[in-house]
Parts: sequence; C-alpha cells; structure tokens
Amino acid sequence: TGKEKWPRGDEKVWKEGLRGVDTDVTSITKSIVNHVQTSLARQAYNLDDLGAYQAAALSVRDDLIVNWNETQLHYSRKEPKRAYYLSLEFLMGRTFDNALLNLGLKEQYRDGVKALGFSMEDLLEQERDAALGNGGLGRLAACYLDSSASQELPVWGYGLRYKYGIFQQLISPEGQQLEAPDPWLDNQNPWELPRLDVTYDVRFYGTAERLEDGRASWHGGQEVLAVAYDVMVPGCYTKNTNNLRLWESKPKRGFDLNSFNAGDYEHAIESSNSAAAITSVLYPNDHTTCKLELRLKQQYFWTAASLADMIRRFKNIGKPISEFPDYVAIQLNDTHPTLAIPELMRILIDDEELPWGAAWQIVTNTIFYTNHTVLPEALEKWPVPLMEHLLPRHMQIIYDINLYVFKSPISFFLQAVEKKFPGDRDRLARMSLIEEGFPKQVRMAHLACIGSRKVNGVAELHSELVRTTILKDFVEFEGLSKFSNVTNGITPRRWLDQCNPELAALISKSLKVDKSVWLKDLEKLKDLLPFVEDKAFREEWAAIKQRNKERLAHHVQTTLGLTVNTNAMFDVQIKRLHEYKRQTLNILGVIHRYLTLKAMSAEERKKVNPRVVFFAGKAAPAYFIAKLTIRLIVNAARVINADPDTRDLLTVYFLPDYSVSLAEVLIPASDISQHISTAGTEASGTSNMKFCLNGGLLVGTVDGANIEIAEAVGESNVFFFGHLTPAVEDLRYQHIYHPVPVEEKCPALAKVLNTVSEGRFGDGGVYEPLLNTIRQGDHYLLTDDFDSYIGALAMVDQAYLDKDEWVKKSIRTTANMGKFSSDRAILEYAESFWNIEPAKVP
Ligand code: GL9
Repeated sequence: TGKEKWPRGDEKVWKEGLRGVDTDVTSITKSIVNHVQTSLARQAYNLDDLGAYQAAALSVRDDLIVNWNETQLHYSRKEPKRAYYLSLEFLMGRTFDNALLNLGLKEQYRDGVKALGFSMEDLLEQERDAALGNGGLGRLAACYLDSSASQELPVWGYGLRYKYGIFQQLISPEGQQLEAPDPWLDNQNPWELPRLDVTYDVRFYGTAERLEDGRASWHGGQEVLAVAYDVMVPGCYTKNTNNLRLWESKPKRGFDLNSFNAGDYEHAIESSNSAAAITSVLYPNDHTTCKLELRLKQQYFWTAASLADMIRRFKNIGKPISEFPDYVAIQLNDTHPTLAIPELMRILIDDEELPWGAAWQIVTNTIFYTNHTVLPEALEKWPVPLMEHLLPRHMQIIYDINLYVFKSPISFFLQAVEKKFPGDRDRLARMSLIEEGFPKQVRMAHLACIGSRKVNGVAELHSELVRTTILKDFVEFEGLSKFSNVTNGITPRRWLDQCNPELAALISKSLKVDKSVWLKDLEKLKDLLPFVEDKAFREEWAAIKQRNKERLAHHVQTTLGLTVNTNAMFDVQIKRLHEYKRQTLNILGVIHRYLTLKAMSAEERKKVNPRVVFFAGKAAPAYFIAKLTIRLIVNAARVINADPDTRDLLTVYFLPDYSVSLAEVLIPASDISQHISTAGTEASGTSNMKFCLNGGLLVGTVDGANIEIAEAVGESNVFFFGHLTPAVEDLRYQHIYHPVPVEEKCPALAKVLNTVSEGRFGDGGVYEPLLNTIRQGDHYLLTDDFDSYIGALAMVDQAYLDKDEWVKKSIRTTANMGKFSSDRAILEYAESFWNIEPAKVP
C-alpha cells in the first residue's frame, strides 16, 4: 500500500536477496547441484537416482515456496472469503511431475537433469506416492485442491498427516492379499513444510459441567497437541499456490515426569504413545463404518484443530464473530468431519459466549455437507456411550440440537418436526439424531444434514437417491432447495497432461492453442470433433494409444516379469474390491469367455479378437468375500494364461498394489474399462471420467456418473447393460422371497459357477462362500445382469472389428468430456455454495 513501513533493515538488500524463479537451465542445474552439496551433504561421485531426485525436488520446492508465500500474503492482505475443504483423506499420489508441469518447468528440468547425467523418467520413479486415502473420495479431494489452485480460488484443505498411508498390497503364491505397512515418510518428504510453531491443544474425555446461560465448562481428561504440516498445492500456469494443512498428533508434555522419576518408564511413555497413535495410520475401510475409539479420536482431533486454526485466522482480520459466515465456508467431505458442527457450537457458546440461537445461525450458514454414498453399511453412527465418554460436551450439544433448537429464531428440531407432521411418531423416530437401540447411536448423516446450509450428492442419479431415500424425511421437512447436486470431476492436469503427454501434445497441436488454455477450459476439447474425419489425425490418435499400451506392457514386464500381448484389446477394471462394484461379475465373465473359446474349433478361434484383461485394486483387510474375489482372479489368471489353446486370445492380469501412480500408466492404455456396479450403488465413480478423457470407451451399468458421461459423449459410444435402479429393489425382494435356482434363471452363469466349484482353478471348496453370495440372496444381482453383461461384451468385440470406427468413437469421447473437469465442479461449489471469488496473485 505504500503506507507500510519496511519491517527491518534495508528494504533494497532484502529485495535483492529474494529468490526469483529463475527458469533457465543453468540456474536450475546450479540450484540442483547446490542442494546436492548442502541440503543432502552429498557429492557428484556417489549420487544415485534417489539423491538426484531429492535434490531436484528440493530445487522445485524452492520455487513452490516462493509462490506459496506470495499467495498466502496476498490472501491475508485482500481478506477474501475463504473456503476450507475438510477431508479425512487426500490421495495426492506423486508431486514432482505435477509441480513441474503446473509450473511450466518440465522441459527445463528434463534438460538440466540430463546435463547432470540422469534421466527424468528414472528420477520420477524415485518418488513414493502420498497415499493418504482409500479411493475415489480421497482422490476427489486431491483433484479439488488442484482445481482450486488452478482457478485461483482461496481454498485450503485440512486433513491428517498419517505416518502410514493405505497399506501396501502383496499377493501370496496362493492368490491371497497380504497387507504390509506403507512407511511413506521414511525417505523424507520435500513437499511439506513443518510448522512446528503452529499448534493447538485438543481435549478428550474429562467432564462437562453445565453453567448458566446454556454454557458449559469442559475440563480434565487428556490433552493432545496438534502440530501443522503444510503441503504446497501449485495451480496450473498461475502463481497461486494453495495450502493443504495436515495435522500431526503429539503428546502435550513429552512424558509424565513423576512416573519417569519413580522409575515407571512404561507408564511414563504410555500417554505419549497414545497421543502419537492418533495420526499414526489411515483406516483402510471403504463403505463400512468402523466403531473404534481411535477412529473417533482422529475425527475429533482433526476437526478441532482445523476449526481452532480457522477461528484464529478469522480473528486476525478483526471482525465480529457474527460475520464468521461472511468470511468462512466449510465443506464436509462426507460425514467424517461432522463433529465440526457441535465443535463450532461449543466454541461459539462456551468460549465466545453467544446465545444458542445466534450460534446455530452461524453454524448453519458456514457449513456444507457432501454425501458420497447411499449404501446403508457406510452411514456413520457412533455409540452414545463412547461419545459421552470421549466427548462429553459434544454429546450434550447433540442432545440439545435434537431436542431444543433448530433454525433461528429459536424453534425446536424434533418439536418443529412434530408441529409440521402432528402425531407422526414414526417420523420423529426416523429423523432423530439418536437411533434407539442397545447401545443408542448418533446418526452422523442426520447431524450433518440439519447443521448444514446445503447438502449435495456427487452425480445426478445419486443426488436424486439422497433426496428420495436416505434423507427423504429431511427434504419433506426442510424443503427441496437445500438439497442439490454437484457432479464430480477430475483434474485434466494429472489425468491427461501428466499421464498422457503425447495425447496432450497432439491436442494442443491440432487445436492450435497452448495447453495452458485448454487444460483450464476443458470444454475447448469440443474443437477436436472435426478431426474425427481427418485420417492422418486418426492414425496419430491410434498410434498414441498403441504406444501407451506398450508403455503399460513394459511396466508389467519390468515389475512382474510377464509379457503382455500389445496387439490385443486392453480391458481394464481398477478400483477398490467390493461386492457392489462387481469385480466378481467381471472374472466370471472372463471364465465364460475362456470356456467359450475352449469349445471352439481352431478355425473359429481365428476370427476372435484377442483380449487382455487387467484387474487392480485393494480389499479392506477384514473384507473376506472381497479377498476371495482377488484369489479367484489370480488363480483363474494362472490357469487361463497357461492354456496353449487360448492364451493368444485371452490373458488376465491382477496387478498388485494399485495406486495413483499405477493408474497413471493403466488409464491411457485402455481400449475399454469396466464400471459395472449394481444400478444405484456407485454414487458417481471418477475413474470412468479418467478413462474417457484418455479416449477409452466404457462398459457400464446405468449408474452414477456413467449416465452423465453417456449423455455427454453420446450413447452410441458407451456399452450399457443391466437392470435399472428402479428395478433393483423388486429383484432383491424376489431373490429373498421367491428364489429361483441359478441353473434356471441363468444357465450360462450356473455353468461358470460349477466350473469354479469343480476345482478348475484350484481347490473349488475355497470359493464356496463367494459363490454362495450369488446362489443365495444375490444382493448385487449377478444372476439378473449376467446375460446382458455378456451381451455388452459381445457388442464390444463386434465394434472393435472396425478399427477405424473405433478410433472415431474414441476421439468423440475425449472431445465431449469437458464437463467432467474438476474445475467445473469446484466453480459450482464456489459460486452456488461458498460464495467465494478468485483472488489472483499478481
Ligand atoms: C465414494 C463413492 O463410492 C464413489 O462413487 C464416488 O465417486 C467417490 C467420490 O465422490 O466417493 N464414496 C466413498 O465412500 N468412496 C468413494 O469412492 N470410497 C472410497 O473412497 C474408498
């Protein structure tokens, strides 16, 4: 402003000392060599790839820090309204390549590294994934951070700094999944800034005593320290570099000195161990709630530290607390951070001394909730006794919300429900925040719903299911306008430019626009449509797909020692192992194909299209049926791949230890990918978008975002099959009350099941529990969808025969994927929910 006085010393000297972002190759090599010598204390003669990666990463980190500092300073000066994305998972993957591309420095670094005697490809492989998430929900959070920074929005993420990310998956010789820890921080992490001075105390247990005016005093119990680690999130071709703040737990006092002096070493370190345990490991569950105390501790530790940090930042701008919602929006990524609602109430009432109604007004204008699944087993519920023990004050507040207060001016939640629907006791019981039972449980989705300004699902169909099933009563009570949809998106930076550089280059060349333009305005891909009729373009398009298939084959060769037939169609299903995602349907379809091929004459086989089927994905360690599916895939693959009659036409691979980095190799190589959940079960899916953006076609059910993808790219470019959502309930009912044997309902499937039972792929008895889930109950409707699934795969074979037409479909698909950029999604959140605007760093 010119009014500010330079803090200290000579301003000129300071300014000269500032590191500019020097982007020429000489400055880059100088910086790398400097880091080798000083930061790593190593020298040229013994430097390996890991050391070279670390030095290069530290050099890039310097640039990120400069941008990050400027961004944070800019936000502090401008005081824009900010949004905070609270997510227990951020599945970031690797950072080095992404940072180089977003900074526009990839070529310079490639040259610099080469001049120092290293290859960029080798260095990129040195980085470990930051795998602080289970799957789609965590990866979505990472895409949203990338888009927020790229669209220059003042958004921070808040999460936990797990010492161990998602487990490493090993496959035993019998085909069993084994889990090993993921010590991802062992080699140091250049992408985070420890903020040892940014700390908060977080309390657990103790007692909550009610005082006058509805306030309470919460004291005693255990106090734990939250320490901030900041992860820099660079935007694409902008200085804006946002922040992801991850909390680490530490004991508040090193250890209990009294016990230590008394020689009771065990007891002395016990409390320090229990504090450190809070952020030690990511829970590997998906779609099942976990009732462990430590998980609840994680949730509270993270929401409490994050809220304290937001309040402190808000107070720095000197506005009255009533203006909090004008400066802060908080997005809850699923119900995991729902404790933010009672925690913010606690702060406003007990610390800020606001009356209840004013506090509730602030909370419900600040908080927004996204639901990510309607599967009943995934809806979080916490036992009341556990809540009372661990968070006594929050339990009081939850009871108060339930019984006394809803909306301002003060009316009463359950009383308000009673007033609107007189005498409807069932409705009260259904809607209450507390589920009766032994023990009673707190329904987190209900709390998240009534404590939020907006509630949204993640694809059109899913949002409709939220409105008509799990939150139906709330829609009837509060009105439709609070419940909306934001269809998920993916970042085209990582999921096209980074993972498929050749395709990105072809697009830029053909559209005659720099990638900095279309990567941030993905609807521009539409301009590819005229190239569908351009033969030379189609040939280039197909050649790139072929080279991506060879890159994947090379990866499989070097990591597993297996040779992949790159002349085959590549058919890919990669996602968490879960019954609802129906990997079982896929492997049974593969076995059906195998049996069909075996029954053919040599002549007939000559007409068949060769196919390579890839699977990858982790099963929750306690999910027995999902693990059996892996076992069946691995053992079926062993038999099928070894059969000389068929192995030129069909091979199957289970690639262990699925990760973001592995997805980056698999996705650009796929001809088709499978998204085959039982209709109504997959909220959105996001890998479906990644495959299509890279010109792969979909085989899928009419579910989640598949539907909107088909609308965008044209139904003729998608292979749909299976029953529709409205039929599912009836079909399930029939399986239970009017069961028909598989032999009658679907003979083709029965034959496959019997082949497995008879031991064609190793001891058949092992698979009985898996096969019985289909024979009895068949909750995921494999018997109902099998024939139409096989039919869809036959259509795929048919379509693939006409290679030229196939390439046209592929181009049309990519060209129409603009809607699925996470930039579009994050701008919808920014404009219609958060009411925040871009704040570009000059
Ligand atoms: C999920 C849904 O199942 C997906 O369909 C959806 O695309 C993502 C992101 O919105 O969220 N919900 C959920 O709990 N998971 C999802 O993937 N699970 C995991 O992340 C493991």
